[in-house]
Amino acid sequence: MRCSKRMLITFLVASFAIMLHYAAIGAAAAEGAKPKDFPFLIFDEKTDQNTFHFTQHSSIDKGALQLTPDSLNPQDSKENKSGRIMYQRPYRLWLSDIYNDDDVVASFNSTFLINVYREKDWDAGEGLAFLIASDIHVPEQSQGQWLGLTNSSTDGKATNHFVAVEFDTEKQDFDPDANHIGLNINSVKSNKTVSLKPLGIEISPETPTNYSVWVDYNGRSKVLEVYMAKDSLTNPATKPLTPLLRETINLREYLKKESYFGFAGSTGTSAVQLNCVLKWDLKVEEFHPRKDLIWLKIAVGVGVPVTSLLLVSAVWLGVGYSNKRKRTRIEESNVLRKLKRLPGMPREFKYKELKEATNNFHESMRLGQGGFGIVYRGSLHHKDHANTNSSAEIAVKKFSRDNIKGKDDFMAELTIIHRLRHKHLVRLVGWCYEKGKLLLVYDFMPNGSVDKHLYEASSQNTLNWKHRCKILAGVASALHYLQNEYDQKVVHRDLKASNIMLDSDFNARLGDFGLARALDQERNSYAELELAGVPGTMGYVAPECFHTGKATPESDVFGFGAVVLEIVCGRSPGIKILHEHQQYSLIDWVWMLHREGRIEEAVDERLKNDYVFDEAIKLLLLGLACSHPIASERPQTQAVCQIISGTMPAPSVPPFKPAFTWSSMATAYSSTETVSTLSNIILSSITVSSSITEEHCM
Ligand SMILES: *[C@@H]1O[C@H](CO)[C@@H](O)[C@H](O)[C@H]1NC(C)=O
Ligand SMILES: *[C@@H]1O[C@H](CO)[C@@H](O)[C@H](O)[C@H]1NC(C)=O
Ligand SMILES: *[C@@H]1O[C@H](CO)[C@@H](O)[C@H](O)[C@H]1NC(C)=O
Ligand SMILES: *[C@@H]1O[C@H](CO)[C@@H](O)[C@H](O)[C@H]1NC(C)=O
Ligand SMILES: CC(=O)N[C@H]1CO[C@H](CO)[C@@H](O)[C@@H]1O
Repeated sequence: MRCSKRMLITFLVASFAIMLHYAAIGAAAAEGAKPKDFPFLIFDEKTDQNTFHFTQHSSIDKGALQLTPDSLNPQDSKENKSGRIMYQRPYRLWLSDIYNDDDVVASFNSTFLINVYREKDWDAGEGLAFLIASDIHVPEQSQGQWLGLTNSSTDGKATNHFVAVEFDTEKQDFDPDANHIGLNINSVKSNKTVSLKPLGIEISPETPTNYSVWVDYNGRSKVLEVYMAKDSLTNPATKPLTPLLRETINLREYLKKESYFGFAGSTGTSAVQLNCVLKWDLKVEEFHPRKDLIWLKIAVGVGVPVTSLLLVSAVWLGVGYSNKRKRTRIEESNVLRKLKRLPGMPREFKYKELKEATNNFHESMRLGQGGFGIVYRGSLHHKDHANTNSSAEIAVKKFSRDNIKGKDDFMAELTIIHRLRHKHLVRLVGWCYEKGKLLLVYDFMPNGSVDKHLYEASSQNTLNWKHRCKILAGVASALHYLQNEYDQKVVHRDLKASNIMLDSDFNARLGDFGLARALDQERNSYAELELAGVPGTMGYVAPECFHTGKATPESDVFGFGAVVLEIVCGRSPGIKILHEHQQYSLIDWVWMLHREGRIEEAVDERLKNDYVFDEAIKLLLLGLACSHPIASERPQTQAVCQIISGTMPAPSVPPFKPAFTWSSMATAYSSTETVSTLSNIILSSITVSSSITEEHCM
């Protein structure tokens, strides 16, 4: 029994997905930030802002990715520019960490249309590249010959971890000519080049020309092939029979397991061009950890006590339906027994009660739909202590039974949630398991989620200053609780405005533990979420997460910092801000205003002057301090709470955002690498990660 309890604790956490659903808004906002799927037949300035990571002088304009400045602002110099545009989501390129020559690397096909435009009097330069890299950022000083790939100090370093196919329009000492393609590994000095003139191809001719390019990689034979063909205005090019370049290369030797796909480009001195990608279709082979393994491991690690759960799962999984009725009854009693033994278990409801409360799960009561269930609004009528009739508003999540994954979510959700109690966490009121139907009952949050109030409200009834401060204080205390006051550290992983629900008094309640994990189980799942196609929420994700793939208490503080800036500025951290012809992320923008001594300009204009100046400055500085690129420099939740409550002064923030450094942390985290992650169960926007370590039960 000790063991089974341990296992349940170890069994990690699921989802308050309900929150997302019962705020239609939350869902809508999340939709907006969701990366669009391939292929890109046209790039959209607005909706694709979050789909890609832009750096330096790159943008989307005229339906195309522009790696370097386009002709929009003729007065802007096009000289000496470089940029990268990387697809927001990293891909996992191989599975096992253990190196083995036979190991399979992900195959991919990347097809894109480029137009390297120049005016007649321009001398084309320098080049464009299709890029697979661990780093989404463009190196400093990577203009000119460095193609946005390297610079004079990094060129050729193995730590660059990139492989690129260049389309080079300027000759350097190491180049064959000013019109060639090349295979570049960690360097602009290509490993292999192919001159295009003999093949009748000119990358940047005087008459604007589109070229279709195919970069295909077979992760088994390790063969990389590049094809290229001119498009005519009337007919798209067909793929030639023979590649221009063919090379055997094990990408694993150069790249990182989690890498990004995208493009880089540069212009030089007097040699300039527009580096445009007009369309892009990318298909990458996906590796998913095998889900069935989890049951095996639990059996090995935990043994007999969970047999009943396994049986239940077997039924849910649709195994052994022959004697359905009887079995269901047996399994029911098993699961009920388990659930009722959980300490502090919330109230058990009768199915009939919930059916009545939701008007027989009537369509009009429906709040939203998740990957594995529908959420209904309901009201419970009961007699209270004084024997007077009263009613309580609830939200009921009804799991769809034919969804084989429902059970995992249910168990995981219950085991963690029932142990987390805090006035700023959304409360689980109860549960019901009857007739093979699973239901969870939550407090109803009449005011929906914070993002609704920030972005959907008209300016008259947007959140007032008092509410904003109260919300931030509430979220900070919930975070502090998760990190310090609960007996096991819990990382929320997914702090964002759409996960902060509001009760009738505008008290914040943190919901959606969809990504939460207990700290001692920490490993890798962040990256897996990303890789498995659950979009990260850009702007809220700490930079180190892209390297470690791990969420930590510090990365939650980073997410909190993003929420602080979001709520004070009334702007989404995922959306770029155009200010005096420059694009900024929310953090960079506030930091710039801070440096220039006018940080108060960041405060949401819709508040007019109806806010407390000193409080706003304090919160903005706190937001910046939490956004520190180096995790260990961010304040702890205790300090965060004290700063908000005013018992500690505002943090001092340097005028320039410090650079993100990575090396020291990589080693700090490597010690956890032995913990095994077994399974990731992906359900549209909701994810349950489960991880078991055998040691916990020995
Ligand atoms: C890439 O294309 C080839 C042939 O066109 C196809 O066999 C292969 O499955 C594709 N690979 C991916 C990852 O889509
Ligand atoms: C090269 O790029 C790196 C990373 O951006 C930067 O730290 C370094 O200072 C750059 N070197 C030069 C010479 O600009
Ligand atoms: C290049 O492709 C774009 C997008 O498909 C199209 O609008 C444009 O007309 C093409 N230009 C040429 C010269 O083929
Ligand atoms: C581009 O760089 C070159 C060499 O560093 C310099 O001479 C030139 O003035 C620069 N051009 C611009 C517009 O900055
Ligand atoms: C011919 C050539 O340049 N080979 C290089 C290819 O890339 C690897 C890795 O950077 C180098 O070690 C080779 O020398």
